[in-house]
Amino acid sequence: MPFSFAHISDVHVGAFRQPALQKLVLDAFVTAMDVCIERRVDFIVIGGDLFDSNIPNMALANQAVRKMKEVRDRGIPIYVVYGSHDFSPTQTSVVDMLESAGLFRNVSKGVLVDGKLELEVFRDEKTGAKLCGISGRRLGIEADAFASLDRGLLERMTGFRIFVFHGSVVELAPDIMKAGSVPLSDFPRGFSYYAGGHLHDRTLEQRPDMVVAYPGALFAGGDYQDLEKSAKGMARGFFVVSCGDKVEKVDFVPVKVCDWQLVECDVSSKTSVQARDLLLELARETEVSGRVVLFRVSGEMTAGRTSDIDFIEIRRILKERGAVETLLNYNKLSSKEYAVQSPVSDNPAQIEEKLFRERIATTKFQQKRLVGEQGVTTSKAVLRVLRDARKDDEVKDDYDSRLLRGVVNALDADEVFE
Ligand SMILES: [Mn+2]
Repeated sequence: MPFSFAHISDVHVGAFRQPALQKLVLDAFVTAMDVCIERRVDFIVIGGDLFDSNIPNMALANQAVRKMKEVRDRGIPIYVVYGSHDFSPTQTSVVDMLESAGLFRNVSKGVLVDGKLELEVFRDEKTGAKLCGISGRRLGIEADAFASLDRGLLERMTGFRIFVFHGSVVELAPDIMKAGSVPLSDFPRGFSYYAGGHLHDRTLEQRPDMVVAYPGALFAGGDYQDLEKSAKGMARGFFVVSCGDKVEKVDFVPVKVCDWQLVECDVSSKTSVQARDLLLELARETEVSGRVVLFRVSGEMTAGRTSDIDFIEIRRILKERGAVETLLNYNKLSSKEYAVQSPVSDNPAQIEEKLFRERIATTKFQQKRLVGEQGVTTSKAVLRVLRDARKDDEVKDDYDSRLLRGVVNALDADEVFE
């Protein structure tokens, strides 16, 4: 009997600090769920990173849960695996809680038998499709799990089979994600469909013997790069897979929840005053109403300070003119007049100190602790805290708050935030 299922991944509910972006993440998910209902898919597979952390913002998670409940009540089962974001090695994840509540099924389960990982196989009642999988981990795929996988058992199975996984595979990953990737040869053979998550760019590999698919981020995974790709026209969405005995067709279903405006301005060869005027003019004249605006300024100015450019004012103007949200990026903006000389020492500590001294000289601060030699001391103290790597068993939230506490201490918060 022909059937169809939806394959979604990297939803990242709870991502972003900005409420407008948080809402767009949710809008994308709700839209995708509505399309699944409309198209009457038989079930939904989510390839991990449904949530942006193992304990996400509960108000946002609650809205996502309400929508999934509606989908379930209409008789559409949901199958998930953990992603690298919503898994925690030490804590219970919201994914576990929702599984306990019967909202969905985590299909990445298995037991070690004599050092071999035997995956549990789940059968979708209505279609008879079989699902099993391997979840993500903090650093991507569980390479160990693949290495110890009892593949023979899985390869002897018959019927329509879906292998759900979260992580990058060597053959399909972009270069920067190759580390920690698993080669396709480590996957169990003979599955009808390999439902991936983790790569945020949509990727579909249809080989005669293997269909490997990543729908990509449904909206964005909380970083500027995802947003920028969307702003440049990369369509976001998910797959609806039509099946008989095997995969007949993989349809991409776009999900568009906002319009974009990308402003890129190179201010090389301008003074900071000229650059400031140009950027204010851009802010006043670019079409931004109802759009998410990515505003990127780069280049080396001929004179003046980077702090001469009033980014707060630029943001204010864009908001007043109706931008849904503005993301400013000026990491690549510098000024020749205050350019950092190339380091002369080969001692990292000395180079750091020199760079701090030079940077501090070009920036305006009100707090005494951040100015001059005191500023150098404070900066070094903050850097020392930030250099501390996350411990193996430390969850992200604990790590974040430990760093935050350390930084606040180093800055002597009482004085700084007066
Ligand atoms: Mn992700």
